[in-house]
Amino acid sequence: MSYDTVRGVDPALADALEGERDRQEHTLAMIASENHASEAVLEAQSSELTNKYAEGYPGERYYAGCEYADDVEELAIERAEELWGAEHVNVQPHSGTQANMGVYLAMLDPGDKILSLELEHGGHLSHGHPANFTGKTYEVEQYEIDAETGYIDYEALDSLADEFDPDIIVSGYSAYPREVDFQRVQETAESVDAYHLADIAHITGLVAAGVHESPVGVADFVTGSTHKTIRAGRGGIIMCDEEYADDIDAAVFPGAQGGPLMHNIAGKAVGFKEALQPEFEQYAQQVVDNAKALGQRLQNHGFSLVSEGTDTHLVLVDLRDSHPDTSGTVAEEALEEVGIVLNKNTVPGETRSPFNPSGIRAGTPALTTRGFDEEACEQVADIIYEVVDNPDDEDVKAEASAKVDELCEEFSLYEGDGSITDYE
Ligand code: DSN
Repeated sequence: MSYDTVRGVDPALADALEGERDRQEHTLAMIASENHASEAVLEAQSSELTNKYAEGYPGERYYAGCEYADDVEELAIERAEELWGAEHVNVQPHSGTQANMGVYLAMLDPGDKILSLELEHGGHLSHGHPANFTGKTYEVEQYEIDAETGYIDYEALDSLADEFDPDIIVSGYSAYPREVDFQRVQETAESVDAYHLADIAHITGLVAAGVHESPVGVADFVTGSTHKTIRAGRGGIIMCDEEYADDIDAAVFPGAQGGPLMHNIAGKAVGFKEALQPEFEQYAQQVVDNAKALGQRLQNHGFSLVSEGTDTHLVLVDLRDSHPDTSGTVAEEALEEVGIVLNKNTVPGETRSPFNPSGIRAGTPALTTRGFDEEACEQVADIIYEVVDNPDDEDVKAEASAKVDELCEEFSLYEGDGSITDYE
């Protein structure tokens, strides 16, 4: 995509846009929630639909001129229903957080009770953190990951649910490397007569491709982001059975949002079409295979992984055993210097602070989009080891940076004309 027109109007902005494209091309995006959208998704998201107001839903809009907006939203809905097998889908949430807000608004009253995983154990702000609207509006109790095993302790969750008597239990996480047993959480929710919200933001693509158990048809509500492992346009989505459809739709609009971002919904539609192709299943499986290879190689270098491995797209490294004097922040900054962009992360049983935690989280969705295989991910693990082991050694970092450059060139993201490389 060229920014020549922007440059003609606003050179400073064009510099920033081109700078970001170059940054993505010349670094390895390993933030587990990020991916590289296809050229079709980018094009749809920058379409004239950005100009259109379309409050309401297809066939029931408040404004005139919505015939193409209707087509776009219907395509996104049909494809989402096919991808995830949901009875009802709302594709209007502006983000995963907005999707969660839609469910809470539809099903809870202020003061009702949410039971969810602690943010520091891999949960999410929108699951009840005190700084978020959820923590301010609802009564929140939180469960934890077993610090010894790194797994969810479903029996502890049962006990907490009995004690707290929640109105809704939230499963689905931001930094949990293992398969979630949604059926098990559903049984807990039913035992205390609570709703179950499964937030699959991180694993929407893995679930769509069948490489992770699906909560659709199990949990009462399933929310997700549409730009992470599913690699479609940016935003959120809610899925539920038909019995909740009207409540959910009314909670999203007019409850929580105004006009839908129709250009993003167009990006969702085309990305969902891409995800319906057989190649997407191979992509999703490769994401997981790559994360396993990355994790295994890190373990061979002496790193401890939370839960000792992964079933998903991410690994969570606990630096305390292998590098007790190196915080996640130091590791993140040293790795960013050499072109590996991942994030510091708290770990179960955290002994530092959330702003200077003991772990790093690394994901493979974006690398896999670039064409990385297991061997290339092992090379990345080797570079991570060298840098985290020597975060202040400029010679080591220069060598690591050169290796990252070679990988970026071998697995190039953009063609010379700026269009995204087609891998499939
Ligand atoms: N910011 C996302 C993540 O990195 O997990 C979640 O919203």
